[in-house]
Amino acid sequence: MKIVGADVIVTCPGRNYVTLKITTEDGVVGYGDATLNGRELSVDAYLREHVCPLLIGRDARRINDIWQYLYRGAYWRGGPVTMTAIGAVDVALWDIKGKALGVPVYELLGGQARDGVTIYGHASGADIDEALADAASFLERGYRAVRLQAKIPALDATYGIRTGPGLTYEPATGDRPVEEVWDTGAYLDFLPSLMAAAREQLGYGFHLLHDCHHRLTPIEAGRLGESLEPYRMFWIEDATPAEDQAAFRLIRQHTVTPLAVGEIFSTIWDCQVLIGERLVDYIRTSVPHAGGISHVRRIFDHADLYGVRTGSHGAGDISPIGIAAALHLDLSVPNFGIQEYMGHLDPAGEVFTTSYRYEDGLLLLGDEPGIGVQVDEAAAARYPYIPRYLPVNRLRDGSMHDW
Ligand code: GCO
Ligand code: MG
Repeated sequence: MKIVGADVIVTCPGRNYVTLKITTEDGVVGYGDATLNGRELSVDAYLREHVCPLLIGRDARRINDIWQYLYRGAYWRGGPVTMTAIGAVDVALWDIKGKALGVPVYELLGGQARDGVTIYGHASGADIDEALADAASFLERGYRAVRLQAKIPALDATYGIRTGPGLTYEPATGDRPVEEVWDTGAYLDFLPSLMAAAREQLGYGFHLLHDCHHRLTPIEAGRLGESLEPYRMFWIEDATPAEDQAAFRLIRQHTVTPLAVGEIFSTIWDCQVLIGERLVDYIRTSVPHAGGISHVRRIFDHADLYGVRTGSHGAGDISPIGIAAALHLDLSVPNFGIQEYMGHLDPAGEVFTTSYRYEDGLLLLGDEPGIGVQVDEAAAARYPYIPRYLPVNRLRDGSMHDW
């Protein structure tokens, strides 16, 4: 089953997505998500220049060998660009294997361990009332878990807040990032009042989550976690810059609020200390950004050994292919925790047709062979790439601050 084609599709139906398309000599086509938010064209170039030519002529059935060839065979290994490219190859090959054998990928992973995948939605608002109304609308639609973010009153802008109607928040267009002001003190003072209001008005009958976006020091994170303990959070996410795994030892000493991290990790080694020392409760590595189904499955197995559950990244910058790939893994692993699901803006649905669907707080996968996402290339061509950047943060004195 030789690979005869490997092409990259870059499109912007609502936001930028990069898709790898692999074709075999028998005419089977597999798709993988190669989107890396704000760095889309780097992965596009890495694939086109360094990966696609090496795939031609290889046996598409040998997913493990191709993965090792691309990872171990590279002197400059690891990092988000490389691992997103490898992830796209891996998912496209699983898609091909499923289609060739006529079964959904989760069947190849051992079959379903649950009926559906519990997701959390993104509620946000310009103030507490607006955020709670948004959260209530998720609960009315059957969601059992909601991430809650609101604008910090003392700041002009706060990342992670939807600015208009629809399901997602978008990075600004333009040739350079918007610069926002960050104030940790204002954030730490405000957040408990948001969560207190959420529990007072909406009760304790749903999972409440929050994303800190890597802005705190370990001791600040400990203080935040402790201050939120009465509101029984499902997790606080990305409390500190993720590359400092040992920082979580300090956070753990100060709070029993569960911790989640890992959406920016690329490999199992990025989570080795965190998992091995049980420093987090949920590992958020995502299929597209950490080497695909093959590698993230290994991370999840490693996590299971230490009682750490999964909680994969599923923001709108992960394409429907990446979300679908995550769902196959979520459905099959023993230690599934929760799956983030932000949804996709129109007109993404013109380009990507998915077999997964929402029902009563869950995403359900059908029995379509492979990953279960179709790509309309003519529709993709109607939406050319638009440069977009995530914002950056400065303190009030002008210092750059962490993501
Ligand atoms: C999340 C993420 C997003 C990221 C975005 C970056 O938890 O959904 O933190 O808010 O900022 O996916 O590409
Ligand atoms: Mg996050």
